[in-house]
Amino acid sequence: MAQVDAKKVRNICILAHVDHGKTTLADHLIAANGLLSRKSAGKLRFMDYLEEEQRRAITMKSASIGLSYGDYSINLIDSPGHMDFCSEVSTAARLSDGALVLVDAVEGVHIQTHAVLRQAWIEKLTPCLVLNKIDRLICELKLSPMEAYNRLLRIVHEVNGIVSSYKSEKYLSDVDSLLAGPNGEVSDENQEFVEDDEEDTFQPQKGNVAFVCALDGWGFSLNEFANFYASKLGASAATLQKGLWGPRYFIPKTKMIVGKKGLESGNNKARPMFVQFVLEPLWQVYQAALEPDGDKSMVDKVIRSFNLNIPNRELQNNDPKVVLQAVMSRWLPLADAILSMVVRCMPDPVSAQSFRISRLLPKREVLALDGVDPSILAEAELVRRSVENCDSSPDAPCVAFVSKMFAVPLQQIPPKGPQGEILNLNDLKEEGSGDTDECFLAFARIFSGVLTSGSRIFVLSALYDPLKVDSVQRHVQVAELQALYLMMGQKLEPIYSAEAGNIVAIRGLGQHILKSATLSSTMSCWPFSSMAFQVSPTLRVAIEPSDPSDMAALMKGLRLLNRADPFVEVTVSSRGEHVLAAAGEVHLDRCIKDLRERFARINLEVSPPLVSYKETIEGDQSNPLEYLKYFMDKNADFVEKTTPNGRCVVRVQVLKLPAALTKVLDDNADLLGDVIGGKQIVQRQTSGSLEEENPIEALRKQITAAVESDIDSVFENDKDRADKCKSKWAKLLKNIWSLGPRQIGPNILFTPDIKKRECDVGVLVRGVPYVSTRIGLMDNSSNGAASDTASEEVDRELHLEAQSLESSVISGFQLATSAGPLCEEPMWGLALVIEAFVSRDESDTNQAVEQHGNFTGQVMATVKEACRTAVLRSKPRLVEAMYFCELNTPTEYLGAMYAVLARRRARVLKEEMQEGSALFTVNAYLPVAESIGFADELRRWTSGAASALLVLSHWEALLEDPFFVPRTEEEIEEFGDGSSVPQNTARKLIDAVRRRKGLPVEEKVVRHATKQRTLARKV
Ligand SMILES: Nc1nc2c(ncn2[C@@H]2O[C@H](COP(=O)(O)OP(=O)(O)OP(=O)(O)O)[C@@H](O)[C@H]2O)c(=O)[nH]1
Ligand SMILES: [Mg+2]
Repeated sequence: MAQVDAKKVRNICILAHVDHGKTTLADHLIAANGLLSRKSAGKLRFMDYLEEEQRRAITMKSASIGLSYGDYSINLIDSPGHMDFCSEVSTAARLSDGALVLVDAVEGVHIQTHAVLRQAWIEKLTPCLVLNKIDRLICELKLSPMEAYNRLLRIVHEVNGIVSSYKSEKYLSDVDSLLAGPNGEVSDENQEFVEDDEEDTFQPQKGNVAFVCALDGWGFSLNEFANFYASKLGASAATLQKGLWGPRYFIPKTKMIVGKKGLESGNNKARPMFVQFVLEPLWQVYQAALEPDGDKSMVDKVIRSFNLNIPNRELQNNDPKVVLQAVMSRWLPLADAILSMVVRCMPDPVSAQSFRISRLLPKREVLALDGVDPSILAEAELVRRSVENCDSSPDAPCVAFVSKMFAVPLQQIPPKGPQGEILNLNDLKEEGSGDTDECFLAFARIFSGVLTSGSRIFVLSALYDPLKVDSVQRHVQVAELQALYLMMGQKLEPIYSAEAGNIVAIRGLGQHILKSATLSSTMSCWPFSSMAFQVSPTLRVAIEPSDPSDMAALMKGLRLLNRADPFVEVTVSSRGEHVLAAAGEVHLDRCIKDLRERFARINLEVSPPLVSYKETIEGDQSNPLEYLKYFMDKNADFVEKTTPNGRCVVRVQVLKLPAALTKVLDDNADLLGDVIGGKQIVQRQTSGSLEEENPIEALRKQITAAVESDIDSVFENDKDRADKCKSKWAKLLKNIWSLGPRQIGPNILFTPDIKKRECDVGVLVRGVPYVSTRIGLMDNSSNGAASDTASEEVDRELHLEAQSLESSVISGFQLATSAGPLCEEPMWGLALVIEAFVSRDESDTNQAVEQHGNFTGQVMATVKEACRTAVLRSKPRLVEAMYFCELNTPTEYLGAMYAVLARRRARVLKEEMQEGSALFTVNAYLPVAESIGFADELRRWTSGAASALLVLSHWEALLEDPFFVPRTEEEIEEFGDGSSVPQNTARKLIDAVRRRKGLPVEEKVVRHATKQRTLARKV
């Protein structure tokens, strides 16, 4: 690569909600570089080079292209806006320093706008706002310039509100903030907020907001207009620029810019300068050009005043749209407006990396220094510093980050090297990749040093720890970089080397990297922090070859697909099925197509989606004291089971956890895994200005806060009771023995209360508050309190045996929580108290010894059974995953859309008319199980006019009792005697899962859950 001054490089990405015009904008930037003809710009969608992207007219992957602007070189990454491909936004953002955030001026802020702003914020990108499709305000909505101004003002304000909520650490989820609506509704009268809000991220008067029409190829930021009017009005460009946004008015008499107060009273006609000097001329040109009776002289005036050089051929075109585009794209060329804003407002790699370092390579504080080689630590610090400085000297350590791997058909790999040397196509194939025609490339950015093709480099996975010698083998590999390419959309240009601050594609890492990795020339380097993904893949299907003998081809295909797609997940289920998890239907379709046509090339059978459920109990959510029942009530209800050998009696109680606590446990599963697994949690510096906080402490606070908020909401008016309840809960939280399933799930196993139970049936297996201790919910004083109160007489051996059975109780709990009684789906939000009493072995000792190995197994199985029965007796409920769904539809299809929603059990949350247009936005929750084919049905019923976007939102229990049978007289009157009750939804879902899993499906409804009578039938 030619040597370029790093100060003259910009790495940027385009982010937006689906269809807001990213790829169209990219076309114009590419055309300005001569890589695309002016005429096809905006139509070709150059960056959507995959066949499937062109067919569906949406972008599905992020792709990069190198552009130049003056002496600047700009790496531009176009990203998809569709929710299914949001992982590609993460991979694009990681490699960029700046983000152009597009918003459609008519559609306004949408859910994915929130998501991309958050992504830019997390990755510490410098954003600029681009308000696109201004033409729609003129031609479609037919707004007056003043109305259009108010609309633009509102969008800028709303976007600023979103960013400021991230800044002030109000970590609302995207869904929460969307439902909350725009921060502080603005009335048209009151726009004074623009005045002095220095904190706003996006300020047109500062030049980081552009107003564009990507379709017609024009755009501007206020700089362009300020420069133009400066000479005309005899004011400095800087002053004008400040005046061109907000309630600022120009008084021609005095040649003064005044605020609202400075206007003479009675002057109601004054328009803000933005309206008068910017929008009105635009509107005039549009009207002149497009309306049959338009004043054509206006077009000539613009051509003359701006000295535009337009070929007659274009001016005389019969299509007024062509004339308009010819004039506008020369008057306010889009690429100039955008690229000058990029160069002006976005940082070069050197300043960007020093700002982004805390996110990319958080400072590690090594707490335990013994056994650590100080020289490694010092070198790792040196490496970090050279990333911080974006040191591009050849002797600086070379560090790069691969944000994704992508597959390219072999024939697209340039057959020549950087110097034009011919390569042997067979050499292009990687070892071990077999007979595929695919080549895997890494999408990477160099953060320090120089990357040279042919060199060897260490590939570090996210778990790599340079200080641990034993981890070395597993998380680091050595790879040879076979070739480097500059990406020009689909085209690859071989280069010999690339310096820090550049984005490249690398060949030769296919066998070493699955999805992402850090590359380093030294092993003394921490891996980069992992990227944040907005959702996880949730739509799962089982796949098998149509012809069983193609199994090997399928396995190979899945392996390739897994590598080629940053987001797909390929697993083998416990029943041996190959399960593919994708982000949504469109994503899944593409994966299957790729698998069929590229990676496996066989016929496939795809199962209906495997939807995940969870199981819980009804519980009494209005009463937080309920959870304390066990500890307060000696006679509380329990389920009792005895091991087959009669030596262990197990009693189980189940209670429901407060919803907020369940959520905290769910959200922090990773951290809990680390804490409970005994991993040393290094204190990490969180993003930028935020204070450093110990993650365990933060978790502890969240747990207490969750419980307390629940109590407060119940005892709103009774502070005494609330306090009492809180202190009881605080005690309870000191008794967490284990979490399940898999030690981290949202179910708590509490240690039994020793004082409460008399040892009437044997010695109690007590357990230890292991989790409470790890999270630090125990203070040391209480640690000892639980210790010995047992009477001396009970024989010690039995005590030891009880102690040795603790792990069996935990295993039983883990098994039970991983597969509930309804349909063997994991339990969710439950608290279990398990008391296992061991009694003396009365039988022949020899036999007992023989049986002993077996005894632990018996306890485990009995604990599991008792837990499951306890759940079954406590009004079990099915829990399903819900999508948050944002729908847009023209008014005339509102009815049809609601009909589709109703058929699919959706719950409408909010309905809003888009101001100034006939478009409705509706927010709803939609069960994941009902989402299959939803988009298609919606399209069919609304003739394609309505669109929907789905984001995974939360888990929600179905209120229905799956075992409902009419019992009271009224019920019997309504539903009959039970023989003919139509199955309710919960029951149908449960049976479907049971059938799929090959579990017996109960033909007869359980009459009394306690004495369940089942006529099992294998299906
Ligand atoms: N009226 C109008 N339409 C536009 C404008 N810019 C883009 N479009 C249209 O909007 C549609 C979507 O454009 P794309 O560029 O594919 O949008 P995108 O943001 O890349 O979409 P995804 O990549 O799928 O998220 C196309 O039909 C464009 O022609 C504009 O300024 N005005
Ligand atoms: Mg696109």
